[in-house]
Amino acid sequence: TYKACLFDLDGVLVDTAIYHFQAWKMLGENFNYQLTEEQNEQLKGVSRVESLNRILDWANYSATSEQKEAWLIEKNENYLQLISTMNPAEILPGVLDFLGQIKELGYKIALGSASKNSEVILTKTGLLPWFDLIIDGNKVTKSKPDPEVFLKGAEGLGFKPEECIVFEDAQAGVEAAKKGGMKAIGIGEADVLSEADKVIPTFFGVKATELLKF
Ligand code: B16
Ligand code: MG
Repeated sequence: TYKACLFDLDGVLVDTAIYHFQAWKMLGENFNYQLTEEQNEQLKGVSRVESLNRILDWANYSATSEQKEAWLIEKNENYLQLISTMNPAEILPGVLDFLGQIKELGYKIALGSASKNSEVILTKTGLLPWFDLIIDGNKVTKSKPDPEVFLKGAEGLGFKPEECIVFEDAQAGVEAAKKGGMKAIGIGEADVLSEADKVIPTFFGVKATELLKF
């Protein structure tokens, strides 16, 4: 039986991808590069440093490690500025209702995000009190598709991976959950998240007792 639900943040609970996109576009001005929306899609679930490496690759720009360090800071400053006005209205449709249902059913709830800014986002949106445990980019050394973030979540809550269900919008995140030995529920399109055990478009109208039946 399943005891815990582990949630990715960006793309599952809130849509911060729009802010990451803006912040990376602003940064790209430094090396005259215009990031496309399609490329931004490929950065979902990918860590900050790995995202910069990919963008510099696309731009065919070779930067020194000092330059990269400075740009990582600059990008995050842009991003923090953009998310500073986030509010509860930005929680994705159906999320609060779903969290209410699983809490009522007795599931433990943890975050499993690549972001180092998760606490700011959870605080601004009012989501923080729902979580029994937060595992984010500050607590892991390996990024998804490595299962570390979810394994730490399971362990921190005191459960086995087989007792956990992961909610993810990114392919790399679904892969991480499966590698970790957990069930994975994809949020998005079934053809993109083909490795997931189940896929739903959004949490809107979802009945937890039905969805969490395996
Ligand atoms: P930060 P998730 C991920 O969040 C984002 O999808 C990804 O675009 C971002 O680069 C990454 O967090 C790191 O975020 O710069 O805030 O540390 O989907 O794993 O919740
Ligand atoms: Mg995500």
